Amino acid sequence: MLYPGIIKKYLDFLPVAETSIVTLHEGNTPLFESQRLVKELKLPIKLFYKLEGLNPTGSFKDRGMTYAVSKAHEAGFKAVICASTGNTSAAAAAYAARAGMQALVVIPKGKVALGKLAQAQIHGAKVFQVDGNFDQALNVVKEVAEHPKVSLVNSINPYRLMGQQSAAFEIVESLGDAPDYHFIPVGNAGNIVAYWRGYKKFYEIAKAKKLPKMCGFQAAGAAPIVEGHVIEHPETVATAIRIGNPANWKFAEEVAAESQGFIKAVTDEEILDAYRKVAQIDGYFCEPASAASLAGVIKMAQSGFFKSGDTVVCTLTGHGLKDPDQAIQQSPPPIPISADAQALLKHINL
Ligand code: AN7
Repeated sequence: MLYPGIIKKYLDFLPVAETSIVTLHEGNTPLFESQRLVKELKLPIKLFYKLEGLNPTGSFKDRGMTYAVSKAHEAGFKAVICASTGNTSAAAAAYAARAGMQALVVIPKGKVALGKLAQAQIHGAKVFQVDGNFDQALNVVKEVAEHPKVSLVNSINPYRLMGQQSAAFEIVESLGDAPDYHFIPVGNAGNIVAYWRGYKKFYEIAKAKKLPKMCGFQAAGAAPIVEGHVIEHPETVATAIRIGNPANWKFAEEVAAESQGFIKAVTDEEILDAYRKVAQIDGYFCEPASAASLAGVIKMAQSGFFKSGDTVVCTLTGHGLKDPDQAIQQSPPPIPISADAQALLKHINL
């Protein structure tokens, strides 16, 4: 049987007219257990990565976008609009194309990873670039979305978070229960809220016997929730989470409290260290923002936070190919050689 995408899989939770379903068969992403990294770093836990970079547009945004665009289609909107640090715009552009709708995307100047911009462009979105950051772009978009034919598909659209709950459903189905801890990067703080709601739903219908503690990580230069105030000029190498005034701020604080988890910060150095480690030790290439969750796991493990045998799921939110510039910057350059084997052999030491 063809895997139908998250809406048909979880139709009870995601009601919409069948004829309005707009899907790229997102979801059903692998839950992949860390092998070498947990051993090398002596982490006392069972660590699983939820590989959200393997969604059709390369990030978790597809889960929310399939439902937001389906509902917009059902309601008769002609266009969708979003502000984005990149991944939301890539997903909005792709799903709008699939639906035959126009996508309008507003991005901050100069700070959107190359792959994400390429996606929005090739899917035919109208791309606008504001001379400002994400938070300013979102303000523009909120106003334009008052137009009667335009539907806002940022995560303040409730359908986005409803779709994104499906990742928690899949994790419970894969593990047979919720994990002890769920680690996740935090930007606009929608995903942490979505996962928590998803875990709670599966707990309520007895598909899970426990609830995880939700542990979110912001980048230290863009950590408004941790610092307790809006950051006017957020800065981080993890451009996806370069957000100074998260749309779901209050909900995220409630989730941290209710789940007995927390929201903390990791530095760019910690993020980049985890980014290289997951690629070089466990063989999975994620984008820098995604590595904030793993950086958080490593940091908490090193401070003795976990009990031996704790189960930890870490969402790797986006694919590494989204941001090829960063991968190249973090790696030694290719070694120039003449075209013969001896020249190459001089460089290896096995
Ligand atoms: C790879 O695309 O906000 O805390 O405009 O792309 O739910 O916002 C992206 C966010 C984590 C943070 N990891 O999730 C956008 C945007 C990646 C991301 C986040 C984003 P939220």
